[in-house]
Amino acid sequence: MDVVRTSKRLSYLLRHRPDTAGLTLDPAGWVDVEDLLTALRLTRSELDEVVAGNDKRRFAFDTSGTRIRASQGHSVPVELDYAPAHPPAELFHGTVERFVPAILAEGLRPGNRHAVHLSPDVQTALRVGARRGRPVVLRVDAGAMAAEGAVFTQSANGVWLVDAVPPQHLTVLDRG
Ligand code: HQG
Repeated sequence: MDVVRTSKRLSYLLRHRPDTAGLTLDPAGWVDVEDLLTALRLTRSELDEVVAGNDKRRFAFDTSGTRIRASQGHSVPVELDYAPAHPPAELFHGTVERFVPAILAEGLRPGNRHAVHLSPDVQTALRVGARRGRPVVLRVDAGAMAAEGAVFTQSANGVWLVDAVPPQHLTVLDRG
C-alpha cells in the first residue's frame, strides 16, 4: 500500500466526493470504517497506518473507533460540531502574492471550503502558502475579531476555522 496515495484518496473521499466510492457521510462527516475499508479494499491495519502516520493528522476516528472522518477541509456540507473556542490574539494565513490584492480588498473568504483556515503560527502558514508558490503570510487580529463576536473553532488537528476575516483585521506580515 502507498501511504501517501491512500491518504490523498481518503482526503478526496472524506472531504469532497464520497459518492465516487459509493459512500455517504453522516451530517457530521463520519463514515463507517467497515464501509470505507470495503470501498478502498484496505485492511484495518493499513487504514490505521495511514491515519497514525499522517503528517497533518487529517483524519480522526470517533471514540469507539468504528467511524472515521476528515478533521477539516470539507467542500461537502458537514457540521463538524467543534465547540466555539477562544482564539489566541493573533492567527496567521498563508497565501500567495497573486491573491493578496483581492484579500486586502474583500477579506479572507472560504472559497470552496466551509471555513477560512488559519494557522496558529507563522511557520505553518508559510507551509500552507508554499503549496501554491512563494508564500505570503497575513496576520489575523483574531483577538479583535473575537471581541466583535466572530465565532472561532479549532479542528481536531489544530487548524483554526472562522467564516470570514474582514480586511481591517488583516496585516501583510511576511512576503516569503
Ligand atoms: C485564497 C491544506 C482571493 C486563500 C492547508 C487560499 C490548509 C482568496 C485560497 C487547508 C480570498 C483557498 C486550507 C479572496 C482567500 N480573494 N483569494 N477574498 N480569500 N483566498 O486550499 O487556506 O493539506 O481552500 O489565501 O494546509 O490554502 O488539505 O485554503 O490561497 O490547512 O490538509 O484562496 O488545506 O491542508 O485555498 O488551505 P484553500 P488554504 P490539507
